[in-house]
Amino acid sequence: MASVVGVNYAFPQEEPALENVKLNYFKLPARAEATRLLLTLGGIEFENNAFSGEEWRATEKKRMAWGKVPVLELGNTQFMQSHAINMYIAAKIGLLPENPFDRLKGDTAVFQFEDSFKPIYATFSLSAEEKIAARQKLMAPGGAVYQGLERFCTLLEGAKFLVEDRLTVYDVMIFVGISGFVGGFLDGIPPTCLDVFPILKEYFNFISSSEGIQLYYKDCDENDAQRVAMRDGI
Ligand SMILES: N[C@@H](CCC(=O)N[C@@H](CS)C(=O)NCC(=O)O)C(=O)O
Repeated sequence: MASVVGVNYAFPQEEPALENVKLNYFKLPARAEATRLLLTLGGIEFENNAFSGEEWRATEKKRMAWGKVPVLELGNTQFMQSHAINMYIAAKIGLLPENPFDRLKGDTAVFQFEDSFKPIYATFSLSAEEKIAARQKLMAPGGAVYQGLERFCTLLEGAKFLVEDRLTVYDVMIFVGISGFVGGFLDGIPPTCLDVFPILKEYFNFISSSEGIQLYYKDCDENDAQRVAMRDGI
């Protein structure tokens, strides 16, 4: 049996039922939004434990076996790692492609997209002024993020969905990833930053228009620019 505090975590011997599901993460989309979407698309009831930074520091962090989130709780067992969680839920609800070649393509795209975003992490510790300059450089033609996104766009050419002819876990994850650029919460990165990548915008807007995605965001907070963009497109 897994411990929920401290370091004594062991995988459970038996797969827990997909019941009493609780997803723990900050209120923002980031690493939990794809799981929230997948659980909803799959009709799996879950408690969305979405907390503030203050609540995280005061109580929630202590409750997590690795001191990190997102954490999916199934009954009293915790599971970590957003990618693994997404793949598991997707498999359970039929949104994980069965063909290994489709998974090769999908995982490649997801990790390539994540690599494109990664240089931005290093800017978080900079001063306000340095941050803006560094991010503008990363996003300008020839910059590391620009180049990553440019390469990513070549994977989307001619495709509506990333793999197969239907929405899969990969579209959900990349849709959420793209939204991270347009929320306007990264100083130096304006919501218009993807205008230079029309293929990326077209793909994002196509996924946004899916029935399940529209349903999920229909009542979203109008002050939440990232989620509004996920609903209305960019
Ligand atoms: N590879 C992990 C990363 C987990 C992670 O670093 N989570 C961050 C938020 S995105 C966290 O818990 N930060 C709070 C802290 O370390 O106190 C995943 O994808 O789930």
